[in-house]
Amino acid sequence: MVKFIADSAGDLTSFSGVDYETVSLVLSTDERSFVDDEKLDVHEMLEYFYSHHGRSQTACPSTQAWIDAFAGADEVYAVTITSGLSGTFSGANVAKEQYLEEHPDAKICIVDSLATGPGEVLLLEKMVELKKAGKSFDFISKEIIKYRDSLRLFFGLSSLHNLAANGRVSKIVASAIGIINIKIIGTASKEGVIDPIAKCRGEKKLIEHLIEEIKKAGYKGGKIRICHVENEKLSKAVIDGLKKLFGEIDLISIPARGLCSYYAERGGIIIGCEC
Ligand code: X90
Repeated sequence: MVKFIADSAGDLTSFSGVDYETVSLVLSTDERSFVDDEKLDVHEMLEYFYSHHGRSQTACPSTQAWIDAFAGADEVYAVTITSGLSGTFSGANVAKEQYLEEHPDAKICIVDSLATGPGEVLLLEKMVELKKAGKSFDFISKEIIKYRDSLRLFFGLSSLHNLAANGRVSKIVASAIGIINIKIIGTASKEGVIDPIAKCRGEKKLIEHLIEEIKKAGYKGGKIRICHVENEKLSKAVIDGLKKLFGEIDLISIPARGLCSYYAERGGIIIGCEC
């Protein structure tokens, strides 16, 4: 059996037409923990975190969770959140080694997205497309790295609180944000860490700036995937702006699941594009 897998930072709960599984990250405080699976009520989770004043943190999936997802497969294509910010990729590789000891003939390709959310979606779609086109495991394993390196990820956030509190951006970068109506625009660096680009005031400026950055990155009308945190309106405005410039685009926008919602925070948007 062939299986496609993404961790829950990939923001998908299903993937039509293929055997697809997600492996959940976990979010917690001293009092509660949330498994980022399809049963998670993201809105309720966000309400809880915003009313909770103590520490909160996240954890990558266990080795066993990956092994359970591999179960039954002899060919696996998996994608993880960036290794620059999470131990998920390295955990998945530990699971791969263990699984291969018991299933020496299995083939497992795990791609480090060097991104999150929509970057993972694009990678998964590409692996499904290549497999459906009859390409070999070795071909797909190489091709997907080239494809990954052609993708870009941008984001617009209203708060960096959870990223800074968990050491994923420097406190210096974060300190300017959190002021009412100030937004931050950034991108995923080549190494898969957060690279802040600019600050701006208000959602209108944010939309203009995001579109400008996407243009500057050399975007010419390729596929775009968007994940937003309870901000359909912003996502729609970005989509309208892009369509005005580039015409019809293969574009899908989905609500973020737990992990990306926690870090991108309410109102946040993450955009992955083929450049
Ligand atoms: O292992 C773990 O506990 C998970 C840690 C994840 C940390 C960062 C997640 C960021 C999600 C923020 C905007 C997009 C930035 C992407 C840069 C590569 C969303």
